[in-house]
Amino acid sequence: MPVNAGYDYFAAQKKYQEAKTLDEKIRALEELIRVSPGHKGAENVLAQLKTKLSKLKSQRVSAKKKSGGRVTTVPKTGAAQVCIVGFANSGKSELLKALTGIGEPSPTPYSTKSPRVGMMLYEDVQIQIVEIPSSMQPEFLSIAHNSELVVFLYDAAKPEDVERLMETAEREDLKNVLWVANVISAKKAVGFAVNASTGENVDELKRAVWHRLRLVRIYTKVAGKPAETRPMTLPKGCTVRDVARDVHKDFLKNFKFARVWGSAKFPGAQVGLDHIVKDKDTIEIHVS
Ligand SMILES: Nc1nc2c(ncn2[C@@H]2O[C@H](COP(=O)(O)OP(=O)(O)O)[C@@H](O)[C@H]2O)c(=O)[nH]1
Ligand SMILES: [Mg+2]
Repeated sequence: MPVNAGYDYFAAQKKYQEAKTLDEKIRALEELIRVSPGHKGAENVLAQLKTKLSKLKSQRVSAKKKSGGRVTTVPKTGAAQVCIVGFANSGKSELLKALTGIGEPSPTPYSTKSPRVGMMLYEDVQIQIVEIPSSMQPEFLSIAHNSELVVFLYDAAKPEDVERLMETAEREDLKNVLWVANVISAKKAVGFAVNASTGENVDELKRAVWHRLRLVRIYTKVAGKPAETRPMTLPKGCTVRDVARDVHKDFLKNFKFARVWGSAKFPGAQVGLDHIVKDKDTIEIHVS
């Protein structure tokens, strides 16, 4: 920890620790380097950070090379992006359809030629779901690298697929993954299973996705008015400071106190910037 590191440094450090994708990590590390104290005592730490940054950048270059320079990206919308990865006919399109209403399942293998995108509603949160083609070419796997969660889907009747899929997971070094068996012809499955065409366990999968994203919903409100009906989402463990900063940077600069319904000692209790917010909190920020 650099001597005399300021608040910005710790905030950037937290962002870096929470970054999941390569691009997010690079962005967070650049920010961390930018806000690092420039004095002598901090030189070593700064050098370490710079080495780490160049390593991550070369990882990104080699990922791009593997895909022949082509990288397909799906612009993120909603609270998070979740990528469905699996072999041909494992039921990815069927699952996309069950989760979002969009998707064209087909008995013909490799019929999904480009990424397919839908929006899943979990309670009042919109989560983007992307199906990538079964070919799993690097240019499509780049989507999995950039998403917050990967659902590895396999046909429960083909245990050999699980092994092959695990090899992919290991090779690609994907961190946040959820293994899901699709009960197509199998009678039963080991582990968490859905039936994408009948919808069995699909609601449980939605809940599992939400939990694995490790987010909290916050409803902001203005004094004397009802709270917003649409929540903002932030990483679990974040504080009133993060909420204030997300609403508007002036809210943080001119912050006086906040009233919190939910995680506070009593409904509407006053809290400071360091208060850790919880899922479904309502927050009223007071500024000077
Ligand atoms: N009975 C049954 N059929 C399924 C299920 N999931 C997919 N299928 C069928 O299996 C075929 C391949 O599904 P699809 O979603 O296109 O697989 P993808 O290649 O992984 O996208 C289609 O004919 C689907 O209707 C399931 O859970 N149960
Ligand atoms: Mg498909």
